[in-house]
Amino acid sequence: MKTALITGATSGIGKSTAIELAKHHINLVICGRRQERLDDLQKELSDMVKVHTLCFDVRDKEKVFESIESLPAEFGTIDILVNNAGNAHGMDPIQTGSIDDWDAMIDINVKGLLYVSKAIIPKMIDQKSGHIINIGSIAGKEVYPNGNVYCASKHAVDAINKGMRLDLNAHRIRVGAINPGLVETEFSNVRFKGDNQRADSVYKGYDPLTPKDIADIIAFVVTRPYHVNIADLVVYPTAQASAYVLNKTL
Ligand code: NDP
Ligand code: 8X3
Repeated sequence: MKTALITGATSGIGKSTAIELAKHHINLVICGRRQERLDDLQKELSDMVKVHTLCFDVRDKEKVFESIESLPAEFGTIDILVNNAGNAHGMDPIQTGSIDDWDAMIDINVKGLLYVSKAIIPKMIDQKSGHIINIGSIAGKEVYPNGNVYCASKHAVDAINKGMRLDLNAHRIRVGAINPGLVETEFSNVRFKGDNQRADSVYKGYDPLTPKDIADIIAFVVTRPYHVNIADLVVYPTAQASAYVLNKTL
């Protein structure tokens, strides 16, 4: 049986991915900062697969490496890494944006992804196999007004995804990105700092993607034969045609 390590598994896309991969009999290492949610998910899935929880902040370099080193032997071989942890913080014009928000997005979405990858890639190289899925965004393909630093962080993920694929090619490691458009998760609640009315309005008037839509695609990607690498996917809800064009009926 394979093992997948998923960051940001306490909510949204990461949590749904854990559920879908469990249905495909893939053992799980689920990560996040909220231990209680990790425990609940572990309970929910442990009838299906083996589940181990790791509670750490991806910004904490030492804790990232310590946590991954602490994995028990039965979870020591990571076949699939889903680099999903991330969020937008704020949505302000560049001239009034908060430096704390900028730090959070660069530290979590970019540096955190790099730390986790750095802790796992050498194991994949030793194994001579592995599959890394980077969760980018349409914000990594286009820049929209007030998206500035979030878009920059996701453009960085796009570049890192390409760079990883080039550098790990000689090691037979598969690397690919999934770049969703609008998915209804806690993403906007975090972006708008608990203004849930504003967050809800982002997903009103059309059918947004659900986290399960993305999780189904991740499950498809990781269950292809080993000679198939799905390198870069953009996934919109049907109502969306670009970062700018959304067919809202309300
Ligand atoms: P959620 O807010 O629902 O989930 C975010 C996850 O990231 C949570 O599990 C959270 O866990 C984890 N996370 C956030 N900060 C940290 C941190 N510092 N350390 C460790 N874990 C962290 O949002 P989504 O599911 O929507 O987001 C998942 C990914 O999908 C992100 O990378 C996002 O950019 C991307 N994405 C989302 C889209 C959308 O429309 N929703 C569209 C395109 C891409 P915890 O708080 O427990 O640490
Ligand atoms: C999340 C989707 O359009 O809010 O990455 O940037 S969007």
